[in-house]
Formats: sequence, C-alpha cells, structure tokens
Amino acid sequence: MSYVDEVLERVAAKNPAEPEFHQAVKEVLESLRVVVETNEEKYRREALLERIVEPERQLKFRVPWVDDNGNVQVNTGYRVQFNSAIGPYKGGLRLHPSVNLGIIKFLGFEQVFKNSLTGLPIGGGKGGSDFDPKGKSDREVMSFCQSFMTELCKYIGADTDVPAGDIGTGAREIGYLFGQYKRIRSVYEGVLTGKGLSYGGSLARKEATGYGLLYFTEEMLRLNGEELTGKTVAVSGSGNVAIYAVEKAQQLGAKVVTVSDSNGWVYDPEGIDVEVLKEIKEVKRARLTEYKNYRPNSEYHEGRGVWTAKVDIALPCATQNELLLEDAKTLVANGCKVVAEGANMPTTMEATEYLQANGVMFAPGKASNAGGVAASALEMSQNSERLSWSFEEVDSKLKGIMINICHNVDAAAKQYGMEGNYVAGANIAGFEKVADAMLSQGVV
Ligand code: NDP
Ligand code: 2IT
Repeated sequence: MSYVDEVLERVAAKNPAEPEFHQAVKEVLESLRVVVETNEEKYRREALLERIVEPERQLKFRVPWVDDNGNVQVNTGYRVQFNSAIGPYKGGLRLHPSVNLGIIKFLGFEQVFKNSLTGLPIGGGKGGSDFDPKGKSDREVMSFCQSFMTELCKYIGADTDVPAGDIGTGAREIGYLFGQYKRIRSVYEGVLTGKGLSYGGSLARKEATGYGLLYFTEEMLRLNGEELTGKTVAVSGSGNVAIYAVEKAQQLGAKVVTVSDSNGWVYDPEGIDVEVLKEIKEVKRARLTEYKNYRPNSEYHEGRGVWTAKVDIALPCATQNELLLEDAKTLVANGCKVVAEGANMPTTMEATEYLQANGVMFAPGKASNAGGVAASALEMSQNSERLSWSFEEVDSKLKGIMINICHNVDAAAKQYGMEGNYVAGANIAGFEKVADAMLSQGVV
C-alpha cells in the first residue's frame, strides 16, 4: 500500500466520527501523492505525514455561564493547536451550535496550509464552541466570552497562539474576549486579531477575507485570459466574508445577484445593495427576509437554492459542504465558468471533481480565502511595532499577497504536470514550506 493510503487509513481509524476532518485530510494527501512519491523514503523515515495529520495539542474545556434568566448554561470550548512549524498557532474561533472536535480539526488542518500560502510566519490552529450567539443578548454573549477566555487564556499569547474571528465571532465577541484576557493575564498584547480599531485592531481586517477573495479571483481570471468586469456573480452567505466579497466584486465591475443565510436566499436582479445588506446584518443583526422591504424588486426564497441562479461566477461564502454535486451540475448547466471558495471547504469533493472535469476554474478556500488570516498577520506586525498602518497600506499589501498566492498555486500545479488544478497547486505549495520547516526542526 502507498504511504499516502496507509496514512489515510490510519487517520480514519484513529479519528472515528470526524467526517469533515477525514474529508480535509483526504483532499490534501491525495494532492500530495506526486510529491510524496518522489520523497517517500525520507518522509517515511521521519513519519512526516503521520505527524502532519496529528494536532500538536487539542484542548477541550467546560464553559459555564449564566443567562439573563439566571439559569446556568454549559457549553464546550475547543482550541486545536495544529502545527507550529512556521510560526505561532493562528486561526479563528467558531461559535455555532454545530461545532464539535472534528469540525475544529478540519478547520485547523486547512489553516496550516493556508497560513503557509500567505508567505507570513504563522502556524495553524482553530477553536470555538457549540455556543450559539444568535438570539442572545449582549450581556449573555459577554458572559459566555468571559467564561470561555478564563480557560483559554492559559494556553494562548501573542507569541504562542493568536485566535481571531470565524462564523459567529465578530468584533463584539473579540472585544469581550480581549478584555477578559487582559484582565486575567495583566498584559496588553496582540493576543487576538480582528480587534476594534480603538484597541489595536487593523484597518482593512474586517474587509480582508472578502476583498482578498476577489483579488484572487480577478488574478485567476487574468491568468486565464478573462476578466471580472461585466460578470454576473452568485454569493452565498451574508456574514463577514460574503458582505465584503459582494462589495469588492461590485467595485471591480461585476454584478452580484444573490446572498443567502441558513434559512433562505435573496435574488436581486439589479445587483445586491451592499449598504442595505450591512444595515440588516451588521447593524440590526436581522434575517435576510428583511431585504425585500428595502428592495421591492428582489425575491426572497426559503431554503437552499442559491446555486440555481444563472451566473458566470459562484463564490460560496457561508460554510462547509454547502455546494453539493447537484448544485455543481446546475451551475455548469447554467454556464458558470468559475467557482472560488470564500468559506472553508464549502464544496464537497464530488462537486469539486465535477466542476474541474467540466472546465470550471476552481479556487480552493485555503488559497482564495487566505486574505483574512493574511491581514490578521499584518495586524500582529502592527501590534509588535506598536504602530498602525493606513487602510491603503494594508489593502495594498493584502492585494499583493493574494496575487502572489495565485501565482504560486498556478506555478505549483504546472510544475507537477497538473496545469489549472488549483486544488493540487494550493496543497502542494502550502505543504512544501511546512514540510521543510518540520524536517529541519527534527522529531518534535
Ligand atoms: P459569519 O458568522 O459572519 O457569517 C456566516 C454566514 O454563513 C451567515 O450568513 C450564516 O447564516 C451562514 N451559515 C453559517 N452556517 C451555516 C449553515 N450551517 N448553513 C447555511 N448557512 C450557514 O461568518 P464568516 O463570514 O466569518 O465565515 C463564513 C465562512 O468563511 C466560514 O466557512 C469561515 O470559516 C470562512 N472564513 C472566514 C474568515 C474570516 O475572516 N471571517 C476567513 C477565512 C474563511 P446564518 O446567519 O443563518 O447562520
Ligand atoms: O478561516 C480563517 O482563515 C479565519 N477564520 C481567519 C483566521 C485569522 O486568524 O484571521
């Protein structure tokens, strides 16, 4: 049996009931076959693959808090410190009822390669909780965040592990988490990114994932002799990534006609009004059913279906496994030519394969959504030098990083005879630096 197959079998056996983790590992290791085959003896001797699929440390803890009715609630907190070969652990905190260890591990594993692709010195980690911020008062969210950080603060720090936002964790939650860290540890340091601008946050971090997705997509199109201007785009989700993907796509001359949430989706034939979207989601924290009140010519549809819109480009920006094989078939049948992932692993493996087999340019999230964590690393730099950079400075660095990732991914795919396969290119380019650092640092 090949080394890759042995490790895949072992991962499935050792980590039962973690389908998302298995999926993420399979995608990466399948892409690495060609690299592993050329270095098989060395990698086996060093147990490189066995080590790379095993988190360095996994924390799981009780998070008790008191709700507004005086009742004690108990959630589970997680932090998976996956790989520190190239820098301190870095990655977001997800607050969503679906969170479990397998989901945090898949996200942490992806983060290792994504962070490597940014070219910045950050290792990979991820955390979160099954706490659901939806429908909670600010006081309840604060109560949860303070309890969560009371335990987490023992294991993180500006030079060890630097969490940030993800689904359900935005500026409000980061603020409460930061306050509690500072209070317990008595240090004022950049232990979290995505902070508010008044206490060490970076300009353009909020926009960075969505903007970065579009910088990447624009460059991928350019490399393939196409352009973004004039294209029709479907975006899924309506959170942080989706909002700023819509904004940048429209700035670059494309028309975005959809957004969605977990209840339904909006079709706006005149193009999504991003100011309305921000008002509904960032200010009111309301549902997308409200959109029609502002834009009478738009349609609201209950349930899934965002991928039935006829578009040139699809940007899944909500969550994992939200774009299925049947959706891929619909997109292709409707003439869609590009799928670029804003979310982490939003496209199932079968859907990805179908899209690639049918000539769709496909950008995997670990490359195309790396703008968020890249701007986080720039926030860490600013915190270290106790300075803050202008919006334009951060945004232009972000753009340079995304274009560079796109070129590196494109080149790695070509180098290994898989031209145009950005999944393989991203996995190989991300792996090379981590593997080199791990081999140099010995058996740790
Ligand atoms: P937000 O919480 O701001 O928004 C999440 C959006 O996705 C909401 O519209 C939400 O709808 C929808 N959504 C979440 N879970 C589900 C689900 N199970 N089914 C259908 N819709 C769902 O999160 P972000 O925008 O920050 O994150 C979106 C994706 O991007 C995630 O995969 C995240 O890991 C990834 N990502 C985020 C980065 C960041 O910087 N924030 C960086 C890189 C990747 P509803 O309100 O109904 O729950
Ligand atoms: O998935 C991701 O890259 C993020 N949620 C952002 C992580 C970060 O540390 O900014």
